[in-house]
Amino acid sequence: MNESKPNGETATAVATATPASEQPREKLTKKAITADHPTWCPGCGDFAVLASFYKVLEKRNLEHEKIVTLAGIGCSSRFPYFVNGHGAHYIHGRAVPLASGISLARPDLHVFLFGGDGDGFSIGGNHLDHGARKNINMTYFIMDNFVYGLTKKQTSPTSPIGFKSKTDPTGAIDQPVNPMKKLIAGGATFIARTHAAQVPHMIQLIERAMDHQGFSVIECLSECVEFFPDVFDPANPKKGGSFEVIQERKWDNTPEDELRHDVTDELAAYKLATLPFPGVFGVFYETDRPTKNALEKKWIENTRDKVGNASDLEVLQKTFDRMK
Ligand SMILES: Cc1ncc(C[n+]2csc(CCOP(=O)(O)OP(=O)(O)O)c2C)c(N)n1
Ligand code: SF4
Ligand SMILES: [Mg+2]
Repeated sequence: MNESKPNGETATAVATATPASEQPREKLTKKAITADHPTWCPGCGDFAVLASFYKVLEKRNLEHEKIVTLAGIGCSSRFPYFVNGHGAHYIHGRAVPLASGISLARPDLHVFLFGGDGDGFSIGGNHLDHGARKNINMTYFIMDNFVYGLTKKQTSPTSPIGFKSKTDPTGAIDQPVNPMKKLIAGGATFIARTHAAQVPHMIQLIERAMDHQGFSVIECLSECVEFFPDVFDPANPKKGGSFEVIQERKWDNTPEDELRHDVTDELAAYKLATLPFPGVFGVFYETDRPTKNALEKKWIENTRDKVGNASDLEVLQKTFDRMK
């Protein structure tokens, strides 16, 4: 539409309109981020994880198009189906490499990865270690139910010795993985543990994990009511257990602070990880180490300087030319 200006010039309404990027954004609501109705069994712990994740997205009001949810395969890995945003339900155990590529190529996105104990510690155990040591920026939430749920009750890497399943009809005999020890040894830079019955604790940890720059992982005890019911009751006060939260150091120079946990102390974190089941909950370890995202960015900038600010295409062409 053309409008007459006082001096007789005409201007188009389009030219004077506020660009879309500067217009106030609509608040991100639960409705906007909810996709399909979850297909988990009634009572599955994963429902509470999804509800907590929705709460965090709503509270932090992230830009909707900047949220990516990824997963491997498993009941827990169905997560991205239920989030209205960019995402993928990927290959079993291979979600860390997919998330790594997305995080490195698009550092502006919030990369959230979801999965189970089988997906993360068994078939994907090797990828987990490499994502951790490279400190690739993402938040990985592992719903640990001590069993393969989707495939209907096989022994998982975290199943306790004696657990009877389709693969161990007389009881599991192998030493289970200790997720905290594995993550500390792997080099993850934010490592925490929670329980699906503790929603405020879960929310708090998801927020801390997503604010952390680097490979942040939360292991969440999330009950499979179908194939391993009641296993996490010892950590659930509503079922007679106790949920013991790690008291972190406040650095307030008080004698009682000496007894609190220093999250930057790797050995202290390892000691907490050796406590018998159900152990303790909260942040075990947190450290500030350059991410691969930051290191790679620097390396790309230096390389670009060396080649006289060439475009991506020119750099690629030069690389191909060298191969001739
Ligand atoms: C390469 C490959 N191997 C095996 C499977 C079969 N499979 C699908 S999910 C799964 C285990 C899922 O367990 P977990 O990650 O603990 O998730 P849960 O279902 O317990 O949430 C297995 C073995 C597969 N889909 N792909
Ligand atoms: S089988 Fe277990 S893990 Fe899978 S949806 Fe049902 S309760 Fe949840
Ligand atoms: Mg599982």
